[in-house]
Amino acid sequence: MKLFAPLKLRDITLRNRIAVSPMCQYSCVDGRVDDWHLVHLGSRAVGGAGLVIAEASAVSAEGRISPADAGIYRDQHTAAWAPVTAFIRKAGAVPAIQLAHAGRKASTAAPWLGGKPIGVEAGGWSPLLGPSAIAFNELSQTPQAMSPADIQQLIGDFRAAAVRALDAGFELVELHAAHGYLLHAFLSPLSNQRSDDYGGSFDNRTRLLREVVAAVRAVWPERLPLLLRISATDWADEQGGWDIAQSVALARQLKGLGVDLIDVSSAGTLARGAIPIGPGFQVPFAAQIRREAGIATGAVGLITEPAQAQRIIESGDADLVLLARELLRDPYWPYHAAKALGAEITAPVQYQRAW
Ligand code: 536
Repeated sequence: MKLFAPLKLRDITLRNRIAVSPMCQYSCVDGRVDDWHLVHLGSRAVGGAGLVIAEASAVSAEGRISPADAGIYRDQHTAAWAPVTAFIRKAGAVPAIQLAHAGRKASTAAPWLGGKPIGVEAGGWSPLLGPSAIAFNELSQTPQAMSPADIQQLIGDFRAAAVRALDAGFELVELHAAHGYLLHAFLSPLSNQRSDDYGGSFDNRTRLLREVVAAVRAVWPERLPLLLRISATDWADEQGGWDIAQSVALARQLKGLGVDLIDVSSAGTLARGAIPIGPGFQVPFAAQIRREAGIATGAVGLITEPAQAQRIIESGDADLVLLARELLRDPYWPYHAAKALGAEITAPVQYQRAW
């Protein structure tokens, strides 16, 4: 299997194994995407990626990471996304969206405004929701431990967001259960100290995610793929954090619930941690989940070189590579990678004189 071989997920075929990883743009007003997102995502579809995953998009207003986050929690958001998905498809890529709820990590400033937690006086909001009343860090608001009614509301919000995503023209949905956001916060014993059916045992901590997956799968058409992003580890094994063994067990369960591919990231529960960041540092987790759970995986994290990406796919470590910052530097990375690897790919007809 090669980087430029198509990948079929249900009835959707990606033209290659290169995906634009979801990247927050912090550029919306009231959750509405605009021409920035059209040009940003459209450029990367024109640039040759097979899959373009739009940024973490909140399923409710309080689930946004920042006031400028993208949303899919109002019907007017559907109309804002529609030209974006139409253009991505026209450029030959598959339009996808990441559905998210930030949980206790909501209500922060955009990175270029400091990225710190903000209160109501600075345009943020309160209360934040979490599995337990444990703040992310010393600057964060302490979240409210979610009630059973809050949990039902959340499941309904994910379901309604998936329906809007379909109406907006997305052909693939990814659920965000990584980086310390709400669904991940339920998984990790460090953030989930509930004593009801949603906390304690592995089965209880994974229950909310299973219920969200089932609710989304019930409205998301059979013919369309569902992806899940997880943090394979909290990098806190000594403190009893979420770890790779639990991720493998979770992947086995979710495969049976209709998840087609696990997008394997890491970290986000702890504000500080010793993370051995380096080229492809999360790839071994994608490889282990693929091997031990028998499910397709995506590898993400410091993938920058064509030969590196090719090796990840060829060795069977993952089925898909997701690139983020490298695609900000070079939207045409897929073309440059094809040239470097000697693969044939077709440019948009409008650009063929240049190739
Ligand atoms: C990277 N980030 C991920 C974001 C937005 C902020 C930066 C996201 O998933 N929406 C990150 C990864 C892991 C831990 C912390 C930050």
